[in-house]
Amino acid sequence: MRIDHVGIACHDLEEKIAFFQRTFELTVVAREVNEEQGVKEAMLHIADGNGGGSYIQLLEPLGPDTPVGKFLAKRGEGVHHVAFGVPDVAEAMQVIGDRGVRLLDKAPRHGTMGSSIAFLHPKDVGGMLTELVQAPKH
Ligand code: V0V
Ligand code: CO
Repeated sequence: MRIDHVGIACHDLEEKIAFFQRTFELTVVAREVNEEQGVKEAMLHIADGNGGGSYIQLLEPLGPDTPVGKFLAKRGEGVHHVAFGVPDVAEAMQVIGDRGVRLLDKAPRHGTMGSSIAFLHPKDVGGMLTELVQAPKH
């Protein structure tokens, strides 16, 4: 397994992109609006590796009644989730679900850059909202 991305909740996506660019010299490789997840997001490249790259994902909510909108209201800006890269997200959901971790999705959903994603309940993973992500097949 590897870390695909760390998701960071923010109020102003453009302002945070500019901060990460000038401070860490990171490059934006994708921007997307994901209506289903209630976010406008950007992926900033960190490194390439076996099985896929690693990224910082900056997340601005599309509204207050979304996962990231509620998180910002409750906790303010900061780390929202950690995403593990897996070769097969449906298989990982089955295996991890069978180990007693609650799945927040019944089936994989559409994620950034053509990926397939699913979330695990933070209370079952030591307080960390966890995403499983499968890169698109080329
Ligand atoms: C909530 N909790 C968290 C948390 N959000 N703990 C750690 N990290 C987070 N991000 C805690 C919260 O403090 C509560 O604990 C408890 O979990 C239940 O939270 P809640 O406030 O009652 O419930 P909600 O309605 O805020 O829902 C929380 C969950 C929701 C995690 C169930 O946000 C969700 O379904 N998230 C999955 C989808 C998502 O996050 N999408 C946006 C990223 P206490 O206070 O009771 O102790 S989209 C993305 O990453 C994409 C598209 C991609 O990568 O491609
Ligand atoms: Co994510």
